Amino acid sequence: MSTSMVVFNQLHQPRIALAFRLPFRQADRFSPRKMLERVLYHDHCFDGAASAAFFSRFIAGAIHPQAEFRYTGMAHKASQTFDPALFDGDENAIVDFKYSSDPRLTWWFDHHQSAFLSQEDAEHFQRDTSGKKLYDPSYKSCASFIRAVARDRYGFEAPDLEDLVHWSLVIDGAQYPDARTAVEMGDPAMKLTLVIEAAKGSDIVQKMIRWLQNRKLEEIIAEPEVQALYAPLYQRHLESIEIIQKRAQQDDSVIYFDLAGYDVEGYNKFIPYYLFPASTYTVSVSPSAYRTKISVGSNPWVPQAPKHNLATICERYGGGGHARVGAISFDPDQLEKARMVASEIVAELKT
Ligand SMILES: [Mn+2]
Repeated sequence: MSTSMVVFNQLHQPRIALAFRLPFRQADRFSPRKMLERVLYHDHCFDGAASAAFFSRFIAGAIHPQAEFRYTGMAHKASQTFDPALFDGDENAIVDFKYSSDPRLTWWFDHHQSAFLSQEDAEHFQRDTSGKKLYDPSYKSCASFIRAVARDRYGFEAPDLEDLVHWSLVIDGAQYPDARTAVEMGDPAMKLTLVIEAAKGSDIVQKMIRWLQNRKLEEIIAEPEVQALYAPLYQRHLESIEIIQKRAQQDDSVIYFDLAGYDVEGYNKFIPYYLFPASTYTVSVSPSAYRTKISVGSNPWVPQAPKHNLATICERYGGGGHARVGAISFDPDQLEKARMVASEIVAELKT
């Protein structure tokens, strides 16, 4: 009897000890801080926000279910470099924006023709073997590119985000049926674009990136906070149509306007074709606090594709973009230089 008690104790002591240790082990396993996914996205751009939203759903749904997402908006500047402090996540991603050779960059998705800051960066990308740096300029939106890669390589799909991806294609690819659809703000996605492109700072864009992951576009535009931003922007949008009408000159197939002295940064780039349906190109100079910008665009509704590649022209002056829309950034005090370059581009586009 006493022997059997000893055996009982010997058998069970280790289990008792184990039972005491278990809570500590569980604590070890479940308490570490969440994995941080830092997402750098193209700020003040519908496709940039849509890309950040789709990418986040993809990572949470297929790669890191526990990840915490933080967003940083990126803007094109004259002296473009990536601040090393940007890459502070356990994983760092860039979507719809230029490549970085920083070793801490985990994911990269882009579809811009001008995707590399330097030849060294392009070569660095070509040497990459991670399979997580992805580039395809044939996609009309970066969100649709992320959707394709997530589906084809990771089996991840988000049918509830189809509307978001559809509008990223319409807006970033300028696939509007006509200038009216692009300018008259009938659809929720167009209203959101107005807020995303013109809102000061990145806070509301980043709120939207979170909402876009699981809410309908019409719900988001109905948010009182979004409405409060939208109403005055819509008013300014109507005013910007008037100002561009006043300032724009048509020279052959090229529209030119200079917005120096007018506070209309972030005007809808289809207004010129709404006002001048027979034009092919637009060149504009618009100053703001942090840059002077030349925008070069082409009319998406002209019957035959324009012959000039606008990204190539802009690249020659240190800018970039897509074949049918490009931009060049100058420092804020370089207005005269920007005007000179703009007139050279107007002359070239007329040929
Ligand atoms: Mn894009």
